[in-house]
Amino acid sequence: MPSSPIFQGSSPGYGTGRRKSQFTYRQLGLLTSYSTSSPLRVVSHIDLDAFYAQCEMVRLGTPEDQPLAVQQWQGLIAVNYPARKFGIGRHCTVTEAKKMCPQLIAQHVATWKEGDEKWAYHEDAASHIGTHKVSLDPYRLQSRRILALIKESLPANLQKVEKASIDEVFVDLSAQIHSILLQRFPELANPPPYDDPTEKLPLPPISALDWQADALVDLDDAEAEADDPDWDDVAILIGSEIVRDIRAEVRRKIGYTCSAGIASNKMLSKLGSGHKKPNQQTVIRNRAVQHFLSDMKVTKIRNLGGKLGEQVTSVFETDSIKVLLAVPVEQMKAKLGEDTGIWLYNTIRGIDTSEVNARTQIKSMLSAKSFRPLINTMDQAVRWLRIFAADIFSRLVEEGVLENKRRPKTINLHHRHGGQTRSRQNAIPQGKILDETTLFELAKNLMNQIALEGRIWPCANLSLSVAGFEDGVTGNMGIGGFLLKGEEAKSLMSSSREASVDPHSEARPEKRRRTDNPGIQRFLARASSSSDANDGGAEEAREHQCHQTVANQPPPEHDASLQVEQDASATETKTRQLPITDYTCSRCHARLENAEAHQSHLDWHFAKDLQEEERGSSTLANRPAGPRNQKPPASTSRQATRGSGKKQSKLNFG
Ligand code: DCP
Ligand code: CA
Repeated sequence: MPSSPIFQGSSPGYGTGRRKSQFTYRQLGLLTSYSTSSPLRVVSHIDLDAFYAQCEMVRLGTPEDQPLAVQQWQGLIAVNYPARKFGIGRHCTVTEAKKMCPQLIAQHVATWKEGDEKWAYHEDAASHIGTHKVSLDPYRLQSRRILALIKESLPANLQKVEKASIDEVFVDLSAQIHSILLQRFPELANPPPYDDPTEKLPLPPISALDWQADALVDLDDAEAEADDPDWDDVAILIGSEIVRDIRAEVRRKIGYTCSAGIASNKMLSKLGSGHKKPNQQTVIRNRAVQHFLSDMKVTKIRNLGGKLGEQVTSVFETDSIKVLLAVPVEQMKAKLGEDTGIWLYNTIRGIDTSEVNARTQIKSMLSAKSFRPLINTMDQAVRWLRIFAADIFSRLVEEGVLENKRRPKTINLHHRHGGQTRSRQNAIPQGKILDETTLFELAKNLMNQIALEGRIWPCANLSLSVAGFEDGVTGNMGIGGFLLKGEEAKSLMSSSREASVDPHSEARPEKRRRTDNPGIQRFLARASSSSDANDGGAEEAREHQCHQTVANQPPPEHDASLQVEQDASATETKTRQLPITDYTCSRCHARLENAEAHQSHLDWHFAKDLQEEERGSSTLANRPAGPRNQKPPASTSRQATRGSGKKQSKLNFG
C-alpha cells in the first residue's frame, strides 16, 4: 500500500466550475471486477532494465557503474546502461564493444556442454559453439524471484499480475486502487443518490496532486493542468504510488532496477515503461494520452513492432500516428481487414480493452540446437538428445509434472538435413512415471525412426518438443496414479537428476510476446526464414522456448487467408497418427472434423514451432516485439511444411 501522503491541498469548493465528477458510481464499482470498460481502470507495465545484464551483475556482485554486457558466442544479447553510454548495443560484436569500452565485462551466458548433465558458466564457452548449448535457466530463476516478490508486495486478494515475458509483467491495479480510494475518501462508499449507479460521483475534495519524481506525460491541453483533478487522476496517482513501492521493494530486496508505465490499459502502460529508462516510471493520465501518442511512430506500439507495423506503414505510407489519426476507420478496415482495421483505429487512439491475464499456461516446451559444424553421427545426436531431455524435464518439474499438475501428451522431434526437415511425433505413455529417462528414451526412439527414412547426415538442427499439456485429472482418465507426489517426487528428482537440477531452479519463464487481440492474432506475421549461415548460433536464446497462452484466449478460427513463410528447406513433415478420437487440438483447442484434418493441424503446429525456432535464431538480436501468437488454422493441408524457396507459401485450408 502506498506509504507516503500523496495529496496536497484541499479544495472543498469542487474545482473550477464543475460540481460533479465526470465519472459515475457504476464506473467506480467496476474497478472491483477489473472490468476493462471502467474509465477509471489503472494498469501498470513493469520491465526490468537490461535484464540479463542485471542478472549477471547481481550474480557477480558487479559495481553499479561497471559497464557489462551479456555475450552469446561472439554477439551481445544484453547491455547494461553504463555500457550503453559508450554506444554499445545488441548490434555490436564482442570485439567491437571492447574497442568502444576496454573496461567492458563481457560475460558469456551459461551453457550446457555436450554430454554434461547440468548447465554451467564455462569460461571458454564462446569458442565452443559446436559443443555447447545456451542455457537461460539462470535468468528464468531470477525472473521467477522477481515475479514472486512483486506478487508478495501486493495484497493477496486484490492482485492481478500477468507475466508478459521473462522480464516484464502487467499488473491490473484497479481493485486495489478501489479499496484505497474507499479508505481515503469514505464518502465514495455512500450509496449513490436515488440509488442510481449512473449518478455522477462528487469531485475529489482536492486540488493538487503530488506526483513526486514520476515522469508525468504532459496533458493534451497544457492549460488543463490548472483544472482540479478528477477521480481518474487520483486513481492513477494511487497506482503510481503502488508501483513506486513495488519497484523499491525489488531494488531493496534483490537488487534489481526496473522501469514502469502507469496508464489506463496495457498498451499505454507498456509504452510508458519504455518512455524513460532506466529505473524510472512514467504516468500517462487519460488527459495526456493524445499528446503522448501523437508524436510517436506507430511501430512503437505493442503488437505493431513487427510485420503488422511494417504492413501498416507501407499501406498508409506513413508511420506517424498523427497522420494515421486522419485515416477513417472504413479505410483501415478495407486495407487491413475488419478486425485488424478496427483494432488499429482504436489502438492509435489509446484504446485497448485487453485484459491483464493472471493465469498463463505453457502449451509446449522446446529444446533445440543448430549445429555448426554439422553433426555426423548417431552418437553425437544422442548426446544432444540427452541434454534436450534434461532441459525439458527440469522445466516440466516446474510445471508441476511431479506433483501431477500438468503433463504433456506428445513428444516431437525435428531433424534437419540438407535442406530437409523431417519430424516424428509420439504419444507420451500415460501409464508410466514421466521422468527424464523416459523422455530421453522417447527422443531416441523418434531419432531412430527418422534414421530409417534414409540419409540423415550431416544434421544441421535437432529440436525436441513436448506438447498437449493437460491438467492432472482423476478417475478413468487419471494420470495421478502414475505420478509421484511430495517427498516421493523430490526423491525422484534428486535421483534422476542429481546434478542437473539447480536446487533453486524454480523458473523457466521465457521472453515471449503475445497479442490479446483476435484480429491481430489472425494476422500472421511472416517469419524471417533463417539458414544455417545467418543464425549466428543464437538459436538457444530465442525468446520463446515455451509457447505459452492465456486462459481466455479466443478459440482459433478457420482462416483461409493465413499465410506462412516456410523455411526454404522444409520439405515434409510426417507424424504418427495419435490415438485421439475427439479431434480437438490439445494445444489450441481447435476442433477438427476428422482424423485427417486433425493430423494436418498438428503438422501445422510443428511447422510453426520450427519456424518460430528459426525466426528466433535469425532475428533475435535486432527484432522489436511483434505479434507472436499466430492463430493456427482450423485445418491445414498436408503440404503445410512443404516449402519452395524463401517465398511465402499460402496454406490451403479445409
Ligand atoms: N533478449 C535477447 N535478445 C533480444 C531481446 C531480448 O536475448 N533481441 C533478452 C536479453 C534481455 C532480455 O531478453 O536482457 C529482456 O529484453 P528487453 O528487450 O526487455 O531488453 P533489456 O531488458 O535487456 O533492456 P531494457 O532496459 O531496454 O528493457
Ligand atoms: Ca527489459
